Amino acid sequence: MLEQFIREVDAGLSAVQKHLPSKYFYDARGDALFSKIMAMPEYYLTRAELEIFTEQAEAIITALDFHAGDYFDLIELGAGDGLKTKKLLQVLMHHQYQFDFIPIDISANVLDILAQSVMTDLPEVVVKPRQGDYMAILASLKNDHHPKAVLFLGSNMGNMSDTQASKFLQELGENLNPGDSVLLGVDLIKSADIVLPAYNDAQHITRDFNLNLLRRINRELEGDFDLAGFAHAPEYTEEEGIARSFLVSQHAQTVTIGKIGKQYHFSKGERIFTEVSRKYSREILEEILAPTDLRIVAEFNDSQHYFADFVLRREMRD
Ligand code: AVJ
Repeated sequence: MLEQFIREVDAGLSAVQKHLPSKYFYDARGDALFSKIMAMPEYYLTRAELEIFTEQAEAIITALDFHAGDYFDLIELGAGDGLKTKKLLQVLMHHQYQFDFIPIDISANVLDILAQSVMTDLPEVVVKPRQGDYMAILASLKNDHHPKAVLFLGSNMGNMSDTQASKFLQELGENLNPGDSVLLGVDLIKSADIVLPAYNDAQHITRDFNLNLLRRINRELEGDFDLAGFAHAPEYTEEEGIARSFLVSQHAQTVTIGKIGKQYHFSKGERIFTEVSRKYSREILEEILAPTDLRIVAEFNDSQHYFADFVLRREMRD
């Protein structure tokens, strides 16, 4: 784990265009900051998707196409705060569907919190949390003979490049059986005056979140980044539909990372690319899905058309 962190930080900071992987935002402090981000007035994504789940849970369940009497697996990739999922679980329970709710996450801690909250609010739901790698666990569930619906919400796919997203969905499809479904939540392309503030909020929580990468390197890799020497700088244009976050060196500086045993030089204005947050259209998603076995069967939007939850189906093989 630490070995990989060291390798990726060294590779990223040695590159001509410096970069760091966004997955390292999420230590305990990063998790807490992301919770705060979801509650910010500027971060419309969470509210938009919650509106979809609140207003359209019945229609979503219909589109997922479970048959009466089928015992199915409702699998969630990445245990979020559970708010959206609980809306769905509530309606499923109300209609007396029979299923296991199987949240999958790398973090045992995050899984625990979600499982506890579901068991408290909806004690009748059968919760079977699984800690580990998404695809490995999906592969292990493939032959349990239950129809499946896999939730991947919150525009979490947005941190991937389109090529990575395509490979991810390809693999996801391969770990499902024909007729199984995916419920994919993605943020939609819209104007910069709505998107940019979500990544550049007035309370500077997102700045703190971005800087958490450097803070984590300092703590876990014995780095000496001066956090005040880097500014948070997100970018987005509606033409491209991709938000990117950078940390910009405010002056020429040299940083030492003890556990790597190296120094890295930053010139004034030099940027570290830290995160991509892709926004989608149906057309872009269709291109990403083209090489996969998954096809769009339904789309649900919030009233402002900021966000979309797509129901995808694993095709029958001919
Ligand atoms: C968790 C990937 C959906 O890109 O909007 C929030 C992460 N980064 N603010 C996103 C994030 C900065 C978030 N996702």
